[in-house]
Amino acid sequence: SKRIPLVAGNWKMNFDHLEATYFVQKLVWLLRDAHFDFKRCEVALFPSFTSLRSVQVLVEADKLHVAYGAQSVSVTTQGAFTGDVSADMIAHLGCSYVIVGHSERRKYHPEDDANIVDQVRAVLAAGMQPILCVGESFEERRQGIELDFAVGQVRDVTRDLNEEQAAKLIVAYEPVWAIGTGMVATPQSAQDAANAIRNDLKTTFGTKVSDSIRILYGGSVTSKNAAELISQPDVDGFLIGGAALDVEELAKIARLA
Ligand code: G2H
Repeated sequence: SKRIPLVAGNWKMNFDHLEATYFVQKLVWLLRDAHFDFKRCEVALFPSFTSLRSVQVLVEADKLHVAYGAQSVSVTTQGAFTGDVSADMIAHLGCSYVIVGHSERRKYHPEDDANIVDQVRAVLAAGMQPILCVGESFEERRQGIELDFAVGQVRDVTRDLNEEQAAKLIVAYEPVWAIGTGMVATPQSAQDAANAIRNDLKTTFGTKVSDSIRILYGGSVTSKNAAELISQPDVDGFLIGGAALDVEELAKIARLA
């Protein structure tokens, strides 16, 4: 791949701040032990909001080459929005990324396409990079419209972005039927989706932008299937859920990427 791979661990609603910092330390020990090249592959973790400050303190104090970010963000900048967290608050914790539009957010919260576009804008305005999650459900795959569906979801967001904003985007192709099910997409279908998304980005923004955008695969990634997935030319890394809760497993995947 022409792009630096990104191995992103989405912890979802797991680990308190003590468990989170212990995990980060252990991950770095394991990777250093294995002479992992932190410049060749980027590792990023997505703890709960409650752990971000602890992770920041640890990463800054020990100068760890680990990036981190939040799992969602408010679309508003401040005010009477009980329970919400703004993009600036997240950025001020040293976050590089925010996951936007994960299928679990789309399912359990009122996050529709318009809201997701606004989240992307909020993340960009705060100087961070959104990891935009897209992907078809089993029904769209059964109908054979999975590529159009995923491309359409990306387009819904990029429609209103300029070239400079689009260049900051990271896309995670996560077929909903593969999330947490153990049913991983075949390397070929991950490649097909990543390629269709990249081609569409090329049409809108040109080759320079489309060649620089990282497209991740997510959905039941493990150390057993990671090598074959990352060998696909348009797959630039992973968004990992279940396997990112096991530090040895995550270190293994990072070494394969
Ligand atoms: C997809 C993925 C991480 P898992 O949600 O975002 O989770 O690897 O458990 O399928």
